[in-house]
Amino acid sequence: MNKEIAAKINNILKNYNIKGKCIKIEENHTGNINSTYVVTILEDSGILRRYIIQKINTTVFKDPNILMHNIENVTLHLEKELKSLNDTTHKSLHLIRTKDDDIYCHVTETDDRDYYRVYDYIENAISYDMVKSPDIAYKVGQAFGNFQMLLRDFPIFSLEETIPGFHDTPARYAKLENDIFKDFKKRADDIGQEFYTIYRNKNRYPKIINALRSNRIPWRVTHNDTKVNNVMMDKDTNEFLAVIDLDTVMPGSMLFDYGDGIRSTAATAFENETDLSKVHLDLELFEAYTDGFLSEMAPCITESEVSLMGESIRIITLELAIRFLDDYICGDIYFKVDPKRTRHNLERAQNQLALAKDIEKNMPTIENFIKECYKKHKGKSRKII
Ligand code: GN1
Ligand code: MG
Repeated sequence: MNKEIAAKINNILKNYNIKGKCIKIEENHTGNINSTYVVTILEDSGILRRYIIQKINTTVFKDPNILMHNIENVTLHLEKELKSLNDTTHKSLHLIRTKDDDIYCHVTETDDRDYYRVYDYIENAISYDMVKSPDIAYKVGQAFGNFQMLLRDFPIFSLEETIPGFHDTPARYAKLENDIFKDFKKRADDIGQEFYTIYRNKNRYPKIINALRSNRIPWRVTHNDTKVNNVMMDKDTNEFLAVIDLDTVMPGSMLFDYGDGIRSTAATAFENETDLSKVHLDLELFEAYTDGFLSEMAPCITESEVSLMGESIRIITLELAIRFLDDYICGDIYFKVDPKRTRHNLERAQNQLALAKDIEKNMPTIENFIKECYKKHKGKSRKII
C-alpha cells in the first residue's frame, strides 16, 4: 500500500475510538463508484480486527449527509428486525461511529470534499463478481428479496433520494439524446449502432416509472444497485450473510432490484468483457435467482408487479447501456474507467446491449417461468429466516 494512502487511512482512524496498530491496508477494486479499503488493526489485546473504510464519491453522491442518514436508519432497522426474528445467521452492515458520535468523518487535512465512513468487516464472507452455480444465484436472489422484506415496514418516504431519478429510465434516455446532440467531447461519431438499438427500444423505458408514479405498482424501500457482488456470502456454507453497498437505498420499485439482480447475476460474462460472443443470459441462473427472490417476496407482491418482472430485466439492462454510453459521450466522468482503455464505457455499453439482445431472444421463456414460479410461491406464507 502506498505511503500516501497509509497516511490518509491513519488520519481517518484518528477520528475513531479504534485502538491498536494498523498493520495492513488493502484496496478493494470491485466497485465502480466509491474507493474501498480493508484495514486490519492489531488491538492491544493481541486480537486482529478488520474494518471497511470507504471514501464517499461526492461527484456521484452530492450530499454525504443525507446519504449517511439513509444508511444509518436502514441499517438500524435491519438490525432491529433481525434481532426480533432471533436471526443470528444474517447480518446488516454496521456503521462505526466517530469519537464525536458522528456516522461519517470529514478529513479536513486533505481535500475539502473528502468524506469517509467506517463499517465493521464481515468476517468469513465472500462476494462473487460472477456466478456459475444455480445454488449461489438462488441465494443472491433470496438475499435481495429478504432485504426488501425486512424493510417492508420502514417509513419509505423518510428516505431521501441520494441520486434523484436514479432509475428514471426515460430521463436517462433523454439525457443521452441531449448529450449526443451537444457532443462536447466529439465522441458521437463512435456510437451509431449502439444508439440505434437504444433508440429502437425507447417506448419501453417509461413502463416501470410510469406504473410507479401512477400508483399501479407500489413504492417500496429498494436497494437499487443489486449487483451480484453486493451480497456477502458465508465462505463455508454459501448461505447469504448480508446485503452491502447501501448508498442507493431509496424509495423505488421492487422491479428495479429484480431486473438489475438478474442482469448482473445471470450474465455469462463480466460487464468489462469485450468478446461479445461470451455475453448471454444463463437461463438456469435466471430461474434460480427468480426462485430465490420470489421465495421471499411472492406472498406480498402484486399481480401488476409480477406482470412487469420480465420486462424489468430488459429495461434495467438497457438503462445501464444508456448510462455507460452517456458517460462515454460525456468524457467518462461518472464510472471509474481503466486509463488504458479509451473506449471502456463504450465497450461496457456494447456488453449490456449484447445482454439485452439475448434477454429479448429469451423473453417468452422468461415470462413463462416467472408466471409459474410466482404461482408456486404466492400461496405460501412467508418463511421467516
Ligand atoms: C455502479 O458501485 P457499483 O460498482 O456497485 C452503479 C450501478 C451500476 C453498476 C454497474 C451509484 O455500481 O448503478 O449498475 O456500477 N452505482 C451507482 O457496474 O451509480
Ligand atoms: Mg454501488
